[in-house]
Amino acid sequence: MIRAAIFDLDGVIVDTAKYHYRAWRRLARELGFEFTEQDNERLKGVSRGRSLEILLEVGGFGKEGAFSDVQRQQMADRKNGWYVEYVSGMTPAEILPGAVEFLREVREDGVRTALGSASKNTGIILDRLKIGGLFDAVVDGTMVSRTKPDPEVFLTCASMLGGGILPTECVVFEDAEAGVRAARAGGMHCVGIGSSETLREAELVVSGFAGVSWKGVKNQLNTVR
Ligand code: B16
Ligand code: MG
Repeated sequence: MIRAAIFDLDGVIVDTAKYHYRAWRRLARELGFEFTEQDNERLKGVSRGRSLEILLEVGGFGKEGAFSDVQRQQMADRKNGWYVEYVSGMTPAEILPGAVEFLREVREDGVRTALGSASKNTGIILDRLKIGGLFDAVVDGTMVSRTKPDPEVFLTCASMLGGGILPTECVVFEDAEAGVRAARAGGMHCVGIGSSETLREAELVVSGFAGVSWKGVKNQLNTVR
């Protein structure tokens, strides 16, 4: 039986990837190189620090010692400043189609809901979208020490929901490969949001929540189990 549904934020509830991309590209341009949308795919679900490492590798600054730790921290802070500026202008209209309806259906079915995101900006985004009340627990990048594909964020969600919910009683909704792997590593069910080509380890993949019902998802999870 599924007792908890855990949702990733970026790419599942809202498309913040475009704002992350805009801010990382701005940093790359300052450093004198182009960071493409395709390069940006590698940053989805990945922590801020690791994202910077990947960006610097793409720009040919991958070698140890290319920048000091202090310089790297300053770059990450600059990127985050721009990102926060962009997301501060967001409105509930940017919630991905069908997400709110889906969350409501899950809750009406007596299933607990949690948000499990790698982002340290989760609080600002939830405030802007005005959907904090749809989650019984929120775990973000400020509360865990190990990032996806480690399952820590999702296991913390399950324990914060209380009631002794087991990982096998949770389903995670994720758009990133690292997130799908985290869910599976934690022994949870996982529904991929995106394409089945990239999210191979998910039990079920849907392109988004539009037209998707919780009842339908639940039935399909029962058949693949
Ligand atoms: P921040 P999620 C992740 O959020 C994003 O997918 C990823 O691109 C980003 O680098 C990461 O959060 C950290 O975000 O810089 O705001 O702390 O998909 O786990 O909700
Ligand atoms: Mg995501």
